[in-house]
Parts: sequence; C-alpha cells; structure tokens
Amino acid sequence: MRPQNHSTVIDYITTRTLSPRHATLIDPANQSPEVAANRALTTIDAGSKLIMVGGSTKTPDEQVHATVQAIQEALELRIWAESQDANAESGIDWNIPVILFPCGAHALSPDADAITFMMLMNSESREFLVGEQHRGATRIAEFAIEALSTGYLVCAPGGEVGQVGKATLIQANDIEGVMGWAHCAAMFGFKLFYLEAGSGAEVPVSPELIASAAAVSGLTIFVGGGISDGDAAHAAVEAGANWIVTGTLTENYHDLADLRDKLSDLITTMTQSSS
Ligand code: 1GP
Repeated sequence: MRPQNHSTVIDYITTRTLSPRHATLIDPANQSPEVAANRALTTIDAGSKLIMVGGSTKTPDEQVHATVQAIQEALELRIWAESQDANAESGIDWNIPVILFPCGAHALSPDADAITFMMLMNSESREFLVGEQHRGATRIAEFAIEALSTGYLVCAPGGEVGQVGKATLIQANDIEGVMGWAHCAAMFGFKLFYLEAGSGAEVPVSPELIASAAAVSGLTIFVGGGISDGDAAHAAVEAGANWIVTGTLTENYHDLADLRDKLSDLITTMTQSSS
C-alpha cells in the first residue's frame, strides 16, 4: 500500500516539510495504459511525487481503470525488482500514490490509492458543486479508496474545464475573490485547494492569486494548467504552491529520455531557492 511511511495519502500529500513537490497528471483519453505506465515511471524517475489520473470529460470507467491498473502494476514490478537486487540503489522511492482526478462520477477505479473529491467552487452548475459527487460517493465508499476533500477553483483562461464546468472564471487580479473561496474551502473542512488555469492554458494561474490562497491556513495548495517550464513552476512555488501539477508537458514528449530530462530540469528549477 502506498505511500510508505505515511498512514494515509492525505498525510503524505499535506506534509509541509516535503513541499514543494511535483505531481504528474495523466489523461487516459490521450494514451494507452501501457504508454501511461511508462510515462508515469519516467516522471517518477525525474522526481515527480504523485501520479494523478483523469482529465477528459468523455473517458469511460474501463479506460480509467485500465490505466490505473497498468500504472500500479508497473510500480509494483519496479518495487519488487529493486527489492530483489541488493546492489540496486537507484535512490528513487517508487512508493508513489496513484490518485484519481475525476471530471465526474464515471471516471473511477477501485485500484486507485485515493481520489480528489472535489467541489468546483466557482461553478454555476449544481452538477459540479454537489451533483457528480452525490452520484459517485457510494461507489467510492464501496471501493474503500481514500477521499481527499478538495476545493477546486478555475481561473482564467480556464480552457475546457472552465466551459464544461460552467465556471465563472477567476480573473488574474481577483485577489479578494480567491481569498474568499480559500476561506470558504477551509471552513468547509477541505484539505486541498486546487487553483486551475485549464489544461494547456497559455497563461498559468498568477502568483498573486496563489499567494492570496496560500495566506489562508489549513490548506495544501495545488496549482496547475499551462505550467510548461521551471520558471513558471518556480514562480508558483515562490507564491506559496505546495504542489505543481503538469499534464500536457508529459504528453508532449514521445521519447521517454527527453521527457525525463525536461521534467528533471523543471523540478530542479522549481525547488531552487531564490536567494
Ligand atoms: C489540468 O492542471 C492540469 O487539469 C494540468 O494542466 O495540462 O496545462 O499541464 P496542463
């Protein structure tokens, strides 16, 4: 059971002394389970500390499940292989949680270690505030996978998730608005707060918005959407992000060695001190 040395996934994710960390988002709609598993291993090799599976709106359960299964099997095989070889000291911790990042109640897998159980807080639609959650909750309980309560906020430009989720987009200068939503999330008891600019966004979430959310205590801050280089990731971290999520970047590289190099650079720059 992953992660090692933590009794729960939420404990692993919210441990501040491990911040900042990188999470890889894998969309089962964009690759076969086998390719997804190879990419997940490569990103962990490069320093990523969480695998998130989800994204597209129309992916059937079976495809999500097959992808989660393939990644879990690849990780288990890697852990087993290293345990058999006393000289294998890669220094890489392969005990990385694989969590669902669903767009709705249909994209679930019992093999996931946890799920971001999200409220799209700035949606105008009941469906994304509580409807999909109600539809999926019983199955998540039956699967006995850990629910990570998450306030999810879509910021401009917002992309497809903003449109599908009927979000009133948060503009780059709406510092007070974000602070209000972050307080709201903390008061609801949410543990994670995810600032999203939309997959492939031309502009990531502004550091001012991130800083505004990070000033509210009790939340672990995820930032994603349009982060494609170390400088953007570093700016988000400096503003207070605990986790940087990238998805498109991983899918843009078909050569795994290139992906490893690119992501390794991004993570190194992201974690560098500014002083
Ligand atoms: C999307 O925040 C994630 O939900 C990742 O975005 O694909 O732009 O990295 P990118």
